[in-house]
Amino acid sequence: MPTDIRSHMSHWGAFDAEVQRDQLIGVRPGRLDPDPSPLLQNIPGSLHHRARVKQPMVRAGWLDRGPGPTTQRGSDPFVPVSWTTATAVLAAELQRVVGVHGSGAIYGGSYGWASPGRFHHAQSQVHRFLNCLGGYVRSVNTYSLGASGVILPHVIGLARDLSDPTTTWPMIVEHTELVVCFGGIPLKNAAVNAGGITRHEVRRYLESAAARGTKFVLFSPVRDDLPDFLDVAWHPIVPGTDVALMLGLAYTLITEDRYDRPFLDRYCIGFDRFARYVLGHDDGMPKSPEWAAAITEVPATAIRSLARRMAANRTLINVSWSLQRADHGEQPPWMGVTLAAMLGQIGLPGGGFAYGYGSTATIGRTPSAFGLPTLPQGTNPIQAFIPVARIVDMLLHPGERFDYDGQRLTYPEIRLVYWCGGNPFHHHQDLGRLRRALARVDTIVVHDPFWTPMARHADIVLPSTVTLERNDIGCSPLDPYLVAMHQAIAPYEAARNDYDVFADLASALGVGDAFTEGRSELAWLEFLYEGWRSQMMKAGTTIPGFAEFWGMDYLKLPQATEGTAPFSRFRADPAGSPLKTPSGRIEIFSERIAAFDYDDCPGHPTWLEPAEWLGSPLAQQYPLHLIANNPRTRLHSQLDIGAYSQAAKVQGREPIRIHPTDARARGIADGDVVRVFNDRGNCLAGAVVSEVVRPGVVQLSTGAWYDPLDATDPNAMCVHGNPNVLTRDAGTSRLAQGCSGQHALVEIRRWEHPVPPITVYDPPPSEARQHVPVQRPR
Ligand code: PGD
Repeated sequence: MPTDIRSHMSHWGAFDAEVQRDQLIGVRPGRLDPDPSPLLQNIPGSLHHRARVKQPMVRAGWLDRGPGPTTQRGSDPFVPVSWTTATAVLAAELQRVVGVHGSGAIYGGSYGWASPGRFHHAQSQVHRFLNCLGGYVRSVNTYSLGASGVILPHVIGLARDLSDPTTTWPMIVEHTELVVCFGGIPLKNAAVNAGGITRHEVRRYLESAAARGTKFVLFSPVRDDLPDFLDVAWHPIVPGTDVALMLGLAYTLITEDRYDRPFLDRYCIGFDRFARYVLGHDDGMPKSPEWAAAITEVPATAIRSLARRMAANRTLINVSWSLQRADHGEQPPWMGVTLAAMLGQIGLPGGGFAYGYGSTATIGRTPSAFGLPTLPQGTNPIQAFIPVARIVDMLLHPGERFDYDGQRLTYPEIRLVYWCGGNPFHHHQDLGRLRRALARVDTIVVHDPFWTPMARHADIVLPSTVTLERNDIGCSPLDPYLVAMHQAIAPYEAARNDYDVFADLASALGVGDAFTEGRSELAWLEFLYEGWRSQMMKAGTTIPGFAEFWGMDYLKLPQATEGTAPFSRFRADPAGSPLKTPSGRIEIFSERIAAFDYDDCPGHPTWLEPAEWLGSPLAQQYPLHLIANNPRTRLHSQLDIGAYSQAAKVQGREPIRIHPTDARARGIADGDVVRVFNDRGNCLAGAVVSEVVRPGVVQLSTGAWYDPLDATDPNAMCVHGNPNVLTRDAGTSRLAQGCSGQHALVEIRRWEHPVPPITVYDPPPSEARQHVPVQRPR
């Protein structure tokens, strides 16, 4: 039997799909990849899993009683309908909402990673469609970089997506003597990249740096945030206290006169006000190593000697993205920049401030020299927006005012929520609160290939194809290849491309031509590719035409020249190459932020106690600090049904790692099912007793599909282990209003009852109807 090999791309790596008789029989890592991700193992068994949505579905209560607020979402049965019916029903509902309430009543923020591919990119598709209809309330920023995406532009003038050039890995290998990691460089996160990756290189670079003698210091409650083949000094810091630790380092640098005064004078503003704070001149509290040790549980001697080493070596300070996904998440990256400025190494190769190395696969890569083929999204005339993680506040508090980055904004009143390519039951916090918020709107529409918890809480569910069922162009800004993603198999059951679904809806609503511009899928790929190619050609780079590219699988892109260290031009000429900050310099004190007058984000980096940490009064009741971080065995909640994700489950539950001391104190053994709880919610999980986490800390990754014991109860126990039933839904501060879901205080008990079955991978109950009334759009 001949096997067809189709090149393809996933967020966790390029791969070859092996296909026989329209069936995927295997997945091989891409031939360019030196360190392929095991997440590829999740693909084969998932494509025809029973968790796929077979055909369009409409919630029975929505059909019977019409659109409107209801607590039935998530428990009502669904009615299968044809595409013709689904399109007519949804088009009529969109027309009603826009006609009665206006386009500003549609929330199309629709956050989520969806799948790679420049054309079928789900968010671009839904935004383009909604723009054709008159716009939508959008979201700004991301769950990944909510706090840093706002603070760092103020402080060092980085772009909001923080995509500016960084110190490249070869520079680190060549020059860096000491890497001080706040949050680590976890290989599990370095396996993934939004849009895909052809070559996983972080492991190789870390190995090379170690071979050259680079030393690593890790501040994290979790040991495997740095791989163990490195020479690592691990400090199991109290979670959420990194800023206090960094202040202890700053204090040592100041009091021992080991900081770079000329650098601070020439390139920064506001150091003296910050130094007064560090020395305790105003609040009577010197931020000494002893002070820091009492908060962080890292010994004062270790803090002092590290400060000396940092000043004496070419030092790179790496702050991981996870640190800012927490209460006051603006502070760690700001303090990291400040510490690097004090060492005076910003702008030198291999030194200074590094952001998010290991948080995704491509940080530290040389960017490609040109943009990428991109689907135009059109123009959104609706002005209203929210910071992405404030969705529940918006739904629960329409008309209320809130602060964001110096602005006073108002939450709009939303009637229809349109989701395409994301799973809020994965990415949002306090899921009981999310469910109460979702009960407030008239209609929820979800496009997804799978019966995710978000799909189960929708009124209209439209089955999407997965990438192997369609053609696309795979690439991402920091990866040097364009991949021809060839369709490998036919769509599952009645699944359709989001594009085709939107095209039909647009046509029913009279804007079909505006949406499709008369192009088919392949015509769009050629159009996007050729538009991009002509720009490259104008700039003098020869690129093959579409037909040739489509036949060649991988196209190598020209890279920007390796160049010099980031900030090196600024270092050479601060007046001629100023930063994009108000002062043109690094803002250790920000007059602009201070003028916002936010008590939760003052004018310079500050230790602000998180709402929940081991030092807070709540720890008396809930004495374990939960780290709800990104998972090792899948990307977010994607393909949780896959073999690699399933193999790590404990009695079918998501693994929770707990230190032997804490396990013993609770009579918990490795492999036990446990209940994890706090005042917000509770879930089951499977205990993994391990010294990888420090005492007092438990770690339960995100991404197990939310599986409530009682689907009618928003506060029901999740029997599977989704940590977001426990996390707190509050913005990082009034400045950024980012996601603060990384941390929560909890308690754990052994589960003494029969273990309930996992039901979330089964399709929800459905009931066939002879006749579904259809009100067609006028
Ligand atoms: P995914 O599981 O990737 O999670 O949250 P995000 O919503 O991105 O969801 C993507 C969905 O898109 C999946 O349901 C998938 O099936 C669907 N999909 C895939 N391809 C297609 C397609 O072609 N069309 C359509 N219509 N759908 C498709 C991620 C978010 O979670 C992120 S980025 C971060 S960094 C946050 N991290 C944390 C954290 O550290 N801690 C907590 N507690 N919470 C977090 N949430 C955030």
